[in-house]
Amino acid sequence: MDIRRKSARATTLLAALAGIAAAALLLGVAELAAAFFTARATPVIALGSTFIDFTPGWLKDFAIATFGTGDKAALFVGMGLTITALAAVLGIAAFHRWVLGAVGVTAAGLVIVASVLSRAGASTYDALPSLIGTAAGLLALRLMIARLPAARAVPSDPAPADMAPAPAAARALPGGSSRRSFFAAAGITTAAAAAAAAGGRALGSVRNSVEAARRSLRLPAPASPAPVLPAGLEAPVDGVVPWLTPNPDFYRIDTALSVPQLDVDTWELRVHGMVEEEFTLTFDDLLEEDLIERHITLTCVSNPVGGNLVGNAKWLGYPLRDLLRRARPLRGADMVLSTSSDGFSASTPLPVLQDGRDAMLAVAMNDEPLPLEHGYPVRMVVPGLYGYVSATKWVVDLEVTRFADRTSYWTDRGWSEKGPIKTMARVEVPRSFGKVAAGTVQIGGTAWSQTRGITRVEVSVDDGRWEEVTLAAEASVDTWRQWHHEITVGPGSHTLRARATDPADGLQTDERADPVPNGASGWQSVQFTAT
Ligand SMILES: Nc1nc2c(c(=O)[nH]1)N[C@H]1C(S)=C(S)[C@@H](COP(=O)(O)O)O[C@H]1N2
Ligand SMILES: [Mo]
Repeated sequence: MDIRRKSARATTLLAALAGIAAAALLLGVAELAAAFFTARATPVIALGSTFIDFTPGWLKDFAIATFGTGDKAALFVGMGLTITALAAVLGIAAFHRWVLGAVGVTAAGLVIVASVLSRAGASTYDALPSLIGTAAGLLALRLMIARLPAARAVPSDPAPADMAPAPAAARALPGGSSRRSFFAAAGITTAAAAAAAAGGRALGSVRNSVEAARRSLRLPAPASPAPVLPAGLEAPVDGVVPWLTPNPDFYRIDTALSVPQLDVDTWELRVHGMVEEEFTLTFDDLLEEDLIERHITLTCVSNPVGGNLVGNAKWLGYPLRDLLRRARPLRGADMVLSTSSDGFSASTPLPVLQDGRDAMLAVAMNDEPLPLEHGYPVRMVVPGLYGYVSATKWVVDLEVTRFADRTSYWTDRGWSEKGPIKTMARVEVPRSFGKVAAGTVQIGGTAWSQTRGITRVEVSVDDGRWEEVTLAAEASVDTWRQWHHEITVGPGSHTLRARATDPADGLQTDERADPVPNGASGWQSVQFTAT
């Protein structure tokens, strides 16, 4: 009996250790994934903020009074102890009943996800690292627990057999469990946790140094500043998205698993191919050119009707028409293939880059150097074309060539060679499946038709007559334009449709098309309920 009890106690201790090792792996993997995938909130830092939020005031005061400037260190020690205790409990819980442990670990993972997402400027991408870490932690815990002797084989007290925990078969390995195999699993987990944490730190410090370089970068004033914005750009309706999209809210689309970390001191752009003059630009060369500053609305070809893969920013950059004037394309060239440091490429029609529109090699977005995720230090921005054929981020190579000779990342995957942005009206208020008070309802949204402009937006309620709405001021034909209107609806469920007109192509088509191969089309239809 005594020996059995001792061995049961030892096994419980091992289960606690398994919990702690699994927690370490969870956090280590989450940190590594965060350094890899996103440039924002690392899970441990975000968790630290949440921890502060939930620390009672008196304890915070005590910590500051006692530890002074060491209060941050005290925070992490306190957090470490709390996590260790919780992990030990979860390890023991998992040993007795796997579901209990699994639910506990998952809940802990979701707390980390919530911490990360509650940070200013977080995007849904930022949830990924914590989720991956949680999966790794769960898997490791499962593997370690499976190597412990089954709880039933070593009852800690003479409990009736039917009160014994989960069947041994669920945990024991074929051939019986072995302590050596447990220690191997726990050792591997701990080593992996340490390696992941170290890797995360190393990657993170590269990121921090690039981020620091980005922050201290001074950009020149534009030779041609953005035109002064007219008053009345925003529709006076609550819930319409801001006319200028703040950088942290700007949609992000790319194939980069890891955000490229480029150094302005070594960045170079090679300009070559069917040109009379090939050359290479350094970042300093680029900044010495006459830069233009323009508001331009970007749109992703994958944006569904009514979707939000569209954003409007102020860009500062070197006009591509000037670059091409210097390179002097040869007769027969009809395309510029731009390639990023990570191998993405886009094929842009050469005439588009020479027709006078403000296509540029952008270095700034809304008065700051490009955020890392948006192409730091240099990206392309071309008014009027979907991003996949024009907006190459982290650009390092421009080849003047022919569509007949070269293809690009998405055209290789079945998307169209040409990608002009389709005219689109979007309803933002009321929200899809939203609720409003019956009576008069203020509605509003945005419409875009880059390089052509928006001249009319109409709406129809419950398939009634099309009514023309009020357009907000227009900054330029390259930016989206807000609209608003007042409708009257009785209680019940309603349908609101919207459509835009541009001066070149006329009324936007009502023909429904999927994003593949060259952009979604059709009139948006929003269901809402009035009560
Ligand atoms: N290097 C690189 N640049 C890229 C992409 C990419 O996958 N890799 N995606 C393009 C696509 S499809 C779009 S819509 C825009 C999105 O730019 P954003 O992430 O700054 O909004 O970037 C374009 N530039
Ligand atoms: Mo895109």
